This record gives sequence, C-alpha cells and structure tokens, in this order.
Amino acid sequence: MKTILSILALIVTIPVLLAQNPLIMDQFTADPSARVFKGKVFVYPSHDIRIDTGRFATWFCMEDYHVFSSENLTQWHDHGVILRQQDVPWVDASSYSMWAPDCIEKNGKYYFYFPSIAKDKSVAEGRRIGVAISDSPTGPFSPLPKPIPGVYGIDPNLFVDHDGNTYIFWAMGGELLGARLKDNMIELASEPKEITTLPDGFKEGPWLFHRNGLYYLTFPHVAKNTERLAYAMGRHPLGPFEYKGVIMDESPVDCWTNHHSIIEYKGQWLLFYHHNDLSPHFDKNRSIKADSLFFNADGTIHKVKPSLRGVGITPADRPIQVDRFSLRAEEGVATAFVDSLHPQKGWFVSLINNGAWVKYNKVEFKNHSWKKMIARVRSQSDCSIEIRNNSFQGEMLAKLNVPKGNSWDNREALMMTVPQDVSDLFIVLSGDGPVAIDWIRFE
Ligand code: FUB
Repeated sequence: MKTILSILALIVTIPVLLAQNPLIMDQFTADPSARVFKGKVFVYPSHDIRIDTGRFATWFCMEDYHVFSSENLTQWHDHGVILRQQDVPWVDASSYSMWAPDCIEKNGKYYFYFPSIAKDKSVAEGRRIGVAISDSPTGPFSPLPKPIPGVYGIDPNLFVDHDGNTYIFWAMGGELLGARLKDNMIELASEPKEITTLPDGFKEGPWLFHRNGLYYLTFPHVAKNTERLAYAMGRHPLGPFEYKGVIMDESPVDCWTNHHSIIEYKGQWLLFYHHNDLSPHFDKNRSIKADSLFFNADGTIHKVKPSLRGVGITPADRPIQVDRFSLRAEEGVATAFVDSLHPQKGWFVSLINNGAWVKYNKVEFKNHSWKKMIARVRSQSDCSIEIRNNSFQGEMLAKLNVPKGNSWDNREALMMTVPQDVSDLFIVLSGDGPVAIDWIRFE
C-alpha cells in the first residue's frame, strides 16, 4: 500500500509544462540529448544555474541533471533530478561541471553518460566521462565509482548500430574521438579513433544517427565567432565522413554555444538544440528548443530555421502562447517579456496597427462543443481581436472586444464558429492598437 501511495504521489506531483520554444520555461536547460524510449520522447539536457558572484558569474555552472518526457511534444513532464555531482564518487563536487550528457538503452537497462571534472586532475585537467545506470529512463541512476577508462574529454554521444555494436563519441581539445564500447557499456572495446575529415572549427557536441543506410555525424562548428550546427555523412559509424554543410546557422542573438540531437519520432525527424532565449544578456544560461527537420531526396539535410512555435500540437483548452507565433504580418508586430525581471513568465505579443496579425499553427479542437474564447490582454485603445481560421481573412471563430486600459485582464468572447480537429489560427487586430496579448485559450 505504501509503495502504491508513493507511486501515486509521484504521478500526481510530476510538473507538466506546456511548451512552444523554448521547451522548458521554469529553469535553464542546455545540450538536449533526445531519445525515444517506450514510445515517448525523453530529453536529457544539462542544467544551467545562475550564480551572480564569484567564478561562476561568467561561466557555466551545472550541478545536476533532470530528465523531461513528452508523448505529444507539447506537454513536457519534468521527472526531477536524476543525478547530482555530489553523488558521483570520482567527481570534484566543487567543479559544477556536469556538462552535456547522453542516455541509451541496451538490453532493458538505461545507461546515462555524463562528463565532469574528476578529483584526479593529472590528465586532461580531470575532464572525464562517467556512466550511471538505471532500470528506467527516468532513473534513479546509480553512478559507477570510476569514469570510463581511457576516455578524456566532454560531450559523450552514444550510438547503437543495427548489428548491436555500440559506439561512443566525445570531444577533447577540438578533436572528435570515437570508439566501440564493450557489451558491458562501460569500457572501450577499441582504441579511440580521431575523426579527421571534418573542417577546421570542430569544438564539441557530436551526435551520430543513421538513416537509410547512411551515418550522419552532426556537430557544432565554429566558422565565424559562434557555433552553428553542421554535418558530414559516411557509410560506417567511425567514418570516413564527407562534410556536407550546415544544419542551422549561428544563433541570431550570439549564443556562443549550440548543442543538439536529432531523432525520428512517429515518422517525423526532429532537431533539438539550445539558445539563450530566457537569458538574452548571459549566454551561459540556455534553453532547449525543438524544430522539425527535413531531408532532400539524396539524403542531405534542409537547413533548419529556429522557430518560436516549435513542434507539437497545442490543445485548445490550454493557454496558447501566441507570442510564439509561426508567422507574422510584415509590419506592426512586436514581442517583449511579460516581466523582464522574471523571464520565465514568458513573452507577450503586441499587435500595433489595424490589420496586424500573427499566425499560430496546429491548435487541437477535436470535436468538443467549444463555447468561448478567453484571452489575457491589455490595450492602449478600444479595439477588437479577431480569431480567424487558416488565413488572416478566414472564417471568424471569435471576436473579442478589448477596452482601453492599463492592466492585464482576462476577457472572454463567445465562439461564432467551432473549428474541426486541428486548425491554424490567425489573431488579427481590428481597430487602433497597440493591443498586448499574453495568451488565448478556448473553453
Ligand atoms: O554545456 C556546457 C558545454 O557547452 C557543453 O558541454 C558544450 O557542448 C556546450 O554546449
């Protein structure tokens, strides 16, 4: 009975976050390694912390890991802390260097690989990679007492090939190394091999995946000042690889790092990555994001443009963050933090001129009898917001009158038409603005 109660308590207390981009709003997350386990997406990011004084005020500070999961790519569950630096016997617990991890499943066990700084700093300044093991993708993970012998560096990435062989890749001082792992998953089965056919500018964060007989080695790459995401293709997990080009350009806001993973989930390829959306003035406090990824007929990758909307279908009855729009009118649209001192509260969108609009893709209405639309709004003049279906001149679903005022209010309008299933919404200003919209939802 006690066990049942504690399982129930866990189920009830797992926080659910509703996400566009970034995916996680209540904490900083970076280096997302996404995996599909048991029909769900699990993301193992690193966890940036903000420290305003001392040596970490200007550098990465990370002491533990959380894992997040989602079935619909929109509602993300935080399963809490799965490993802390002080629980790992070999880690220097004053280093706060629990950097980019990865996790894979083999024979029903989950192996979590993580870099950190060892107490023994005699080689490679102590940069080592450890393993923690669990029977579940959400932990608890038990760390091994020692790091992987012969592996010095950061950013482990694991790959299980179709023949059952497992490979580990990591970065060390600008070199990309790879090796086969023994079946015990905790020792190397081959000497580390340097992957040498990449352009200058490789730093860290490798991610290998397989598609249609081809191996894609993808990695952050510095061509100018900051990291972009690039890739090479080959016919064996350890290469040789031929450089093919860029997956994502440098961050528009100069986040120096970008670190990614690529998975196929329910027939859709997804790119997970990070920028510093919730911390525009300090790029060591990052936030993970996801966008769809597409291939050309010859297997090369279409460049991905970071979006606000992200992936997944948003339920109509949850706050729809229309400031994370899919598209916007060319003029008359702006976004800002709701509270610049607390960025985790998110953004609002301002529609400034008569006719200004934003489009928000993929809202799920299903067949409920929707009665009203509710929006959190504030307007500098009397105006209306129109919610239209599929185009900015499309069928009107609801029209909300917003009186001039200085405070944020939740206002309601009756539905005029109920859309079927999944709809792309246009939110259009009618009259003088500016009107600020935090979110909309339907009941
Ligand atoms: O998160 C710390 C480091 O920044 C990672 O290990 C790198 O890949 C970069 O994202």
